[in-house]
Amino acid sequence: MKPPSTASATVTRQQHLDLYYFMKLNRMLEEAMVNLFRQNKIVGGLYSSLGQEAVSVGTAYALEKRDWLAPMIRNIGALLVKGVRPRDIMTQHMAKFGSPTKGKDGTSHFGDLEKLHIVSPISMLGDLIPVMAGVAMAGRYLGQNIVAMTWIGDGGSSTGVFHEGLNLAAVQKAPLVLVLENNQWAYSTPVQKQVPLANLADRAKAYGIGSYVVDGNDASAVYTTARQAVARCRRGDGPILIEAKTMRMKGHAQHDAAEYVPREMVEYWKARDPITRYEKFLMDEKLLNVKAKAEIESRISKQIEEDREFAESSPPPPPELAEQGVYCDGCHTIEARWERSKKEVTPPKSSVVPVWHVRNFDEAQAAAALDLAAETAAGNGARPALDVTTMPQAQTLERPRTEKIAATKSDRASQVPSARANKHKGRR
Ligand SMILES: Cc1ncc(C[n+]2csc(CCOP(=O)(O)OP(=O)(O)O)c2C)c(N)n1
Ligand SMILES: [Mg+2]
Repeated sequence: MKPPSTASATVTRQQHLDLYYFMKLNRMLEEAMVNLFRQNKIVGGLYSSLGQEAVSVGTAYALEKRDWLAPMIRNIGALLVKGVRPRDIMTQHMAKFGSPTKGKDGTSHFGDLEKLHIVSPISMLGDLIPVMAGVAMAGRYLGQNIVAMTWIGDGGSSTGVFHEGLNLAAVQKAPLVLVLENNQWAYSTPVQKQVPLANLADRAKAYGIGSYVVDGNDASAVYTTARQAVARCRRGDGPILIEAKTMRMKGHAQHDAAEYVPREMVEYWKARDPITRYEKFLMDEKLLNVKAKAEIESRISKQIEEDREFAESSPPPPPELAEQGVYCDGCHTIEARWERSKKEVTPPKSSVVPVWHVRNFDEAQAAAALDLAAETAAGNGARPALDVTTMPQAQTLERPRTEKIAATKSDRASQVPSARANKHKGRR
């Protein structure tokens, strides 16, 4: 195993310690969030960047305050480096009122366009690339000399929009650093089964842009590579693709035990854990000692504990918030149309669990089931005939209460639970 890069001549002691601090913060925060998830306090999916901390931290650390980034699911480390507080990440995942999205999202879809220059993640893999190419171009038109950075997985690099976005950035010479986080897996697909290349960075050649391949588990190598890429972008060389080779040490998300990953592969990468390796390097170089390490750990623990307390005791959003900020942030007045009086359908008069109303959902579902039954009866379908009457219907949850009131058009609206069911946890 190679030791971490000894580019220490160009990395100051403080920078080394910052990189170490943010990687530890990244890991310890995610550990705290796993506990919250297991206590059922996290509303949406939770993705782990265990073993990939050096990629997020090392690349984002190369950016300046004026620069912009857009994280993907495993880039909590980049958010922390850019200045997002652990409490904001916790309240966001717990869908609390005080979270960056005021409780309207329970995963990582938040940004900060005003102060921190963070564009919210987009779940459709690859879509952030043209968006961030646009941010980079806008910065140039405004004379800001900024660099934009975003991340993509090995799987995401096979989407059409990856190629379209990179081509656009290349032809426009947009100052965009694209970090291709090759963690060997896209869900359960190993990288060799989806790309016939040893280095995904070779894709840069097709667009005539610069690229690097870096050991993604070596924080100072990642940082010095990203720093060089950022400098080249800033001086007008156009976009750069960095492939960071690393390993996804957990499943795709919390629900995935990743039994398809060979044990030897996990062991191989475990022995190259970026934090353990960096710690050893810092100690060998006398940049860190046991006492300083314990101090950093206790500072982080204290901060995470305070932020966890804060997040857990924060209130959920009030129901009225649902009608605000959906399409705009105050330029239009959007009012909910209550088909029944609000008092009647909210506590204490009613104990009904809040639900989304999907107009004509039940008719559509029943019609689809009838079609299927007819198709099966005609011998066209291989599936067994369905008994429409016993088909589980989402509206049975609330049906007794709904039937008591006078029939209006909206009563035909079926009701679907608003919270994501457990089986959806962790999927996107
Ligand atoms: C365009 C698109 N296709 C499929 C998905 C579903 N999906 C979400 S994450 C994921 C796997 C991504 O793998 P990779 O890009 O390697 O990132 P990693 O999870 O390894 O960080 C898939 C298939 C999606 N979000 N967007
Ligand atoms: Mg991957």
